[in-house]
Amino acid sequence: MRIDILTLFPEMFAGPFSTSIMKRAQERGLIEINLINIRDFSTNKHHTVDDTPYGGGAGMVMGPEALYSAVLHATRLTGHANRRVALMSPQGRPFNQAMALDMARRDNLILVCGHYEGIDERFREDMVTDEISIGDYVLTGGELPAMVVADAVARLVPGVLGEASSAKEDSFQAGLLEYPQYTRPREYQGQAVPDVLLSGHHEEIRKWRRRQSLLRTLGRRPDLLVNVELTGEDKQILKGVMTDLQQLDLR
Ligand code: 4G4
Repeated sequence: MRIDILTLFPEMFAGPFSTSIMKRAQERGLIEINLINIRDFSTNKHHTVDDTPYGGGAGMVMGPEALYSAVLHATRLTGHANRRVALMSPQGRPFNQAMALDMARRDNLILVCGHYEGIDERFREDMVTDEISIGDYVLTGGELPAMVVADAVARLVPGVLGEASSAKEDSFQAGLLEYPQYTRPREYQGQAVPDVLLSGHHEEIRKWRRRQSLLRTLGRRPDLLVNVELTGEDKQILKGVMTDLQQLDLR
């Protein structure tokens, strides 16, 4: 998969993309990340890419021309088959794992990092296929969101994580939160590892973990449970939890 990132600050990406798994994925040719400086496509004297908003008001708006040319440049490099052009923006669709999975199946991804107070609407309408937000907060630019999206997508590309990890992927993608994990030592500051995990009973361990995942999701993210396909075993566990809750005297 190839990811082209359109940005005014390509140097911001050096750290995250030249470290650890993202570095190895590029070295192995599993993903290719190409940084394109939007400013290189400005045709005016001072190579500016922003201008004052029509209708007045504070702040500056990113003009359409340089952005448009930068996308055309990326298109010349990669073609546009099976491609997404995603604008990182606070007005975008909230990014989630399902969107990351969809993107990981594509050959080409263009991530556009906006700046200033916003982006000329005509660029959005003509070039952008997806507008994505990484959460309900405002940042100074789209670079950090682009790093988040690129990372979430890259780790889903086959081979980027080890084979062992990719099987594990299925468990998160089942839509539940992870169960608690433990490693050595057996006792740490007076807190022991749950006995079942030391028992060697694989079936008991599986059941305990599933129950922990369900309880955690119920407690922290009940909104996720609505979209999960529950097994018969899951329903039994949750019924048990409900019966326990009904025994509590909450008055
Ligand atoms: C587009 C329009 C994304 C991009 C306006 C980008 C938060 C997110 C930007 C802006 C961003 C997010 C400068 C307001 C860049 N902020 N939540 N800022 N602004 O994903």
